[in-house]
Amino acid sequence: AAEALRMNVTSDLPVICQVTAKHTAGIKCNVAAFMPEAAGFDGVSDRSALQEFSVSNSESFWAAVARQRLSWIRPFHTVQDCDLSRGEIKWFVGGQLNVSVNCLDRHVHTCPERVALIWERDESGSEVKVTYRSLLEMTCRLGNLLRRHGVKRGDCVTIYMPTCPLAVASMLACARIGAAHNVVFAGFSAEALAERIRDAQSGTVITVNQGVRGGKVTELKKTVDTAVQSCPAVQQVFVAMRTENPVAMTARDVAMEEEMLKEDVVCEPAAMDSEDVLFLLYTSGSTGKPKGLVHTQAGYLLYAALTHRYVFSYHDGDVFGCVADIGWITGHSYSVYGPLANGGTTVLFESTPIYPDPGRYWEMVQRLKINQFYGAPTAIRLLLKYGDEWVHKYDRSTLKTLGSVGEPINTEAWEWYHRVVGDGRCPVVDTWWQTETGGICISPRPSDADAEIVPGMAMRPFFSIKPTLMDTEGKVLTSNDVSGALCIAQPWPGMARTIHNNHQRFIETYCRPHPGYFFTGDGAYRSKEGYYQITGRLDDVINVSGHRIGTAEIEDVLNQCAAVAESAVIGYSHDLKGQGVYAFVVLKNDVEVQGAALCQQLNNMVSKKIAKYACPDFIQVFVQRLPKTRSGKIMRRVLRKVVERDLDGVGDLSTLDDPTAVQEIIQGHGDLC
Ligand code: 6R9
Repeated sequence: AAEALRMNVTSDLPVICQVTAKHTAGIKCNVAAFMPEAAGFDGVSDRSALQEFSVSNSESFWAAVARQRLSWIRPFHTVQDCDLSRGEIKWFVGGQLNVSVNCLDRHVHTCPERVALIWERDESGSEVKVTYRSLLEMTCRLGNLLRRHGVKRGDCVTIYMPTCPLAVASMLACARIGAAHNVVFAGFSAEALAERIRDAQSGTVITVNQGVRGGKVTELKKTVDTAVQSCPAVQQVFVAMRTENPVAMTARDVAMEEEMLKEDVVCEPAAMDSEDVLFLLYTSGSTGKPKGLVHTQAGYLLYAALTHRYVFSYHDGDVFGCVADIGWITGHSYSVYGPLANGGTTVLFESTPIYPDPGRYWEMVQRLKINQFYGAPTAIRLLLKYGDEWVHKYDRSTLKTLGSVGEPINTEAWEWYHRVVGDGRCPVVDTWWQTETGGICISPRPSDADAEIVPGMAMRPFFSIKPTLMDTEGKVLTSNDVSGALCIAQPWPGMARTIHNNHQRFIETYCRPHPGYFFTGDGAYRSKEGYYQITGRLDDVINVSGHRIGTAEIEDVLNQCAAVAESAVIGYSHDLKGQGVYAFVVLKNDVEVQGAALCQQLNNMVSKKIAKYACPDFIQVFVQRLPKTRSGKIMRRVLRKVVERDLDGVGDLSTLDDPTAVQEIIQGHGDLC
């Protein structure tokens, strides 16, 4: 069948689609030219038919795409074997492949000198280009080095590095030898890193001597030293040199570049089963403990590749500029795996949007000739405040598509991105997805080039994605112009398979709330036209500058302070960050603390135990009690309304144990700092 499909692509005359009622703009789309894999789909003559086909024949759709887009060592015999209600997800069963071969070797065969990575170092104007040939070489040396140091198939390697080619080579080296990687954002504290190393049962860590971001040096190796003190399983730490400053090395440490030079440039790739683990990535949930989402080989790679190709309309020769850090899922899917699987050229951005000045992004777009730019609303909102001149200074004529990810993009930011950054020429794709979904699930494209895009809306499901809204009783909302809990009605290859070491939690979080559906934790509105707009989290997860953080995680830290009896953390609407952190703290009876000193102490604790971005913007300290239900649950809904000064919205307080608690908060009792 695969052979037949392939022949179709190359030998048959392209099918010109008919202009249907849905395509009144008179677009003549050629489905096979648009998507070669679609050439064999019966009766699919235009793009909307392709979308429908992908949803109602998701198996045939993904089988064709998987056969043609990936290189297999052994073909799969079963396209999917999934039971959403039990959280059992398997794709491309029986198949074997190697992800690093798909991202490197096959492109080295066809175009070895093509640039794979452009490392946009923190020091602007000093970018480094890495070809496919040299990235493969780096990956192989590193794969051999890891193997020589005993890293085996199935082991987990923690990567604590800034966004740089060696970090990408580390990810791919793990994939090459069949180890799973666990990238931890280099902004996380030693304790947060240690918790993730322990939970992942990782025996190996890869890091750099120091990081450099926004002109500031961070002591990453020292952070690792502190972290591994509480991780007895860690046997070895590989240390690469990002700066020239030497760091103290212990018996456990390995000088990475030096040792890599001794290794062979050929490294036998492991034949991995489709459902072997590719990586873990920790993210916040509504309880205190971050969860290690597990992604597997074939389905994840395929989904990242296809979404990268079609959402952004990425074509051969384009330069793709995703400015996310590799410590987040966006960096995994759209700085590394998607672009490399497609043989693309991808930018690794190490800096910040305002270093050395607020023109950084656009100067980079000009210098690197970026065609697709993918960033976060929080940065767009920040840059908007600095004014249009910083954008106008630079030539942005190479830009074709602008993407947004991580949080809702407000209309003002969307308009500015579209009008000023894109000169009104480039489609803006607001892409909704999650660590759990592996890749983009809702976004305005792919669709016909002149299909409407509504500001601030993710709008349309990607191929095979079937969004469903549920009401509060758990019933499917079938009409339009409704809001509900956003679920996805059928499995797709990119979805996470489990939570590392806690499948039960996976089932309870994603599968149990709406049996038979994947529950996203987000709310959404479906417009009259049937377009989706994400309205925000339905659980106790807040989104600070695109970083997900559980309110319970912050509360856990605050409660560890000897002076604190209990605390409640909520998110509130923040101009730049999207959401800010607001903490209510109740002190123990007998403590004597000064407001500002206590706040300082609490902030230090949060930054030490989690990361700086999780620090509260406001802490309201008082000695009274928090509003609770009679069963003892903190009423965060009430606290949110008070902070928003929406006192009418506070609603029914009759279920509160002690309604005077709310009055005291409204009257602003306590110290605010
Ligand atoms: C990719 C990523 C996921 C959460 C998600 C949602 C929010 C992401 C969004 C968006 C509105 C968008 N989110 N994209 N909200 N519009 N385009 O960000 O993954 O870090 O796991 O966060 O972010 O609330 O549930 P992750």
